[in-house]
Amino acid sequence: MMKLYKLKQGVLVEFDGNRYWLDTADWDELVNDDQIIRTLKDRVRGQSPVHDWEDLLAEQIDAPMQGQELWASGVTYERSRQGRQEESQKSGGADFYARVYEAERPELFFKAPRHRVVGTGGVVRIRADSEWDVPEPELVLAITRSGKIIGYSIGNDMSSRSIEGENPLYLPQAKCYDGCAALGPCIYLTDQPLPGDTRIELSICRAGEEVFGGDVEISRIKRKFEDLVAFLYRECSFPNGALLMTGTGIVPGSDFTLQSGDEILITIACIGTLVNRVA
Ligand code: DO4
Ligand code: MG
Repeated sequence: MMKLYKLKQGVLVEFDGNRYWLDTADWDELVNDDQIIRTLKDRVRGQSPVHDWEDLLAEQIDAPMQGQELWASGVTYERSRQGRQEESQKSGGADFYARVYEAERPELFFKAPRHRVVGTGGVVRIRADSEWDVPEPELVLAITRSGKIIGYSIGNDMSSRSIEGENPLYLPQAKCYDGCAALGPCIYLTDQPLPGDTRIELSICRAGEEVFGGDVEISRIKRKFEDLVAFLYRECSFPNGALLMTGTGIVPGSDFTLQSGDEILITIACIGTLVNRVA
C-alpha cells in the first residue's frame, strides 16, 4: 500500500506504515511516471521516516493536483440517471440522460482548472444564482500522460441542480465555478484494480447533526474505468496527465439542498476521508 500526499512544500509518501518526506519532488513528474510505485520505493530506501507527519499534514496538505486537467464523467450510475431525469423533466431534457446512460460514448466534461479546486479542509462554494445544490461524491482516477491509471483519489463534483435542470446546455455553468470541486486527501497508488465492493460513503452534517447519509459500491458503475480513459484520451493529449471523476452513485432526494456552513465528508476506506465546509 502506498499513498502520495501533496503538501504546500514537498510531497509525503506513506508506505509500509511509515511516512517519508520528499522535499525536492516535482509533482507533475512524479504523477506521470508509469512506474511510480517502484520509483518511490527506490527514492525512500534508506531515508528516515517522518514522525511529525500529522502536524505536517494539518498545516500543509494541498489538493493532489498541479498541472493535471480535472475532468468528470456523468450518468455512470443508475441513481444519477434517475436523479437527472427527474430534475430535467419539465425542461424536456430528461431523454438526453436516459440516452447517454445507454450509449457507447460516455458523458465526459471538463470540470475545473487548478485554481477552482480545493483540498481536504478547504471551503467549497454554492453559486449565488443557484437554489438547489448538492455535493457529488466520486472516485477519481489518477492517469499519467501515457494513459495509465496509477492510482485513485476522492472527489466532490459540486453541482447546481437548479441550473442543470433548467437546461442540459447549462451544464458547464452548473458544474464549473470558483470552489466547485474538492480533491483529496491523497492519491492511493496501486497496480491492482480496486475491489468491486469498495464503498463510497457520503455524510453531510449541519450544526453537528447528519442531515444526509448514503453509500454506494463501485461495482454499481455502468462503465469500465479503462473505457472512460480511452474516450477521454481519444483526441486530447494531457502533457501533465489527468484526473478523472468517475460519476456519482449517491444523489440526495429532491427535498435536499446544501446550505452555507454544512460539512461534507466523503470516505473511501482505502484512500481516506475528504472533508470540506460549504462557504
Ligand atoms: O449530466 C450531468 C452530470 C452528471 C454527473 O456529474 C454525474 O453523474 O456524476
Ligand atoms: Mg458528477
